[in-house]
Amino acid sequence: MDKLEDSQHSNLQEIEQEAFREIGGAKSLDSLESLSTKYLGRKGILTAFLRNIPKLPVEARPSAGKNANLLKLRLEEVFNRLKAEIESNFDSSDQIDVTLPGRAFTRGTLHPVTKISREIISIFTRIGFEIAEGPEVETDYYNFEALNIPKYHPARDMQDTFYVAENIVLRTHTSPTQPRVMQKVNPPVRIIAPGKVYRCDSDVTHTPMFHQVEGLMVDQDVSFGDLKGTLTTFIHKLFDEDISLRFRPSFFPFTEPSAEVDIRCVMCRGKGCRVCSGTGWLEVLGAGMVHPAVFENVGYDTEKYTGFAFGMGIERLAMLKYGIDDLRKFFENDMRFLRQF
Ligand code: 2U9
Repeated sequence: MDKLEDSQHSNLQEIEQEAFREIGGAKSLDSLESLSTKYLGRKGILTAFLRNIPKLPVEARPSAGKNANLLKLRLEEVFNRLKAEIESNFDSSDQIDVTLPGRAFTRGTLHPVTKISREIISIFTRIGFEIAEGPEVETDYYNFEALNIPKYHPARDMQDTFYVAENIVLRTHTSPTQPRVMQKVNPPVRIIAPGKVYRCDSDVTHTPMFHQVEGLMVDQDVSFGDLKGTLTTFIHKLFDEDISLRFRPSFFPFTEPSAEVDIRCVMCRGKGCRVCSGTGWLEVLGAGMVHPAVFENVGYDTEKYTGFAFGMGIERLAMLKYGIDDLRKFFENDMRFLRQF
C-alpha cells in the first residue's frame, strides 16, 4: 500500500472506530436514529467521504471506494439489528394496561324536527329548488306588508304576534324571506325557506316557537297545475307513492286562489280514526297562486310572471310521519323519546 492509499485508509479507520464507539454507547432508538443520520445521512460523515472519492488521486480511488462501501454496509446492518433488538425488548405492558375496559362513546341521534327538515329540503333541492334564509327578528314590512297582510288583518293581532319594538316582530312565518329574495333577483325563482317561526300561542297543540318550510316558484306560465304536480311529488316522496291528496279552496292574503291540501290519513288509510277525527283526511299544507299585490310590492311584472307558493308546519308533518301523538314531546328533550330517531 503506498503512502496516499494508506492515509485514506487510516481516515476511514478513524471513522469506523468513532462510529462503533458511539454506537456502543447508544441506549435508545432515538440515539441510534441520530447516529445513523450522523454517519449515513445525506450530510453524514461516511456519505461525505464517499462523495470525496472522485477528488482522490486515481490510484487511491478503488480501494477507498471499496472500503468505504463495505463500512457503509456494515454500519447499516448494525443499525438495523440494534433497532430491531430495542424494539423487540420494548415492553408495552409497562405503559398500557390492555385489560382496562375501553372508553364508551355515546352515539347521538338527530332530533325528529332536524331529521324531517333535512328530508323535506332534500326532496325540494332534488327537483330544482334552492334554500333561502332570512332573519328571525323581522320588520313589520316584510312579515306583513310585503305579503299583502294589511294593517287591520287579524294575523297582526298582539295575541298572535310577538312584537319586539314598534314595527319589529319575531317572524310569524318564514314567508318574509321570499320578498327579500324577490327584491334581489329576477324570475325564474324557485326557493324554499325553512326555519323557526314564533307565535304568541301556547296550548296542547301550539307552541310559541315551531318550524316551517315555505316555498315559492315564479316564472312565465307557472300554473296551478304546476303547484299540484310539485306538491303531489313532494307528498309521495315524503310519505308514500300511493297516498291520495285533495286540494280544498281556502283563503290566505298572499295567495289567490288559495288551497289547503289534505292527504289520506296515514294512520287509518281513510277509514276514520282519532288522528283524522274520523274524516279519513289530514291537512298538511297551505298553498296557492301568488297574489299580484305581492308581485307589485317587489317590482315584478304581473303581466309577465305568475307563481305558486306553499307552506307547511314541520312538527305537524313529523308527528304524522313518525306517529308522535303529543307536540310537547318535541320540546322536552327526554332522551328516551329522542333516542328513537
Ligand atoms: C310569498 C307569497 C306567498 C306561502 C304560503 C301557506 C299558504 C300556508 C301555513 C301552513 C301551516 C303555515 O305552518 S303553517 O301554519 N302556510 O298555509 N303558506 S301559501 O305563501 C307565500 C309565501 C311567499 C312571497
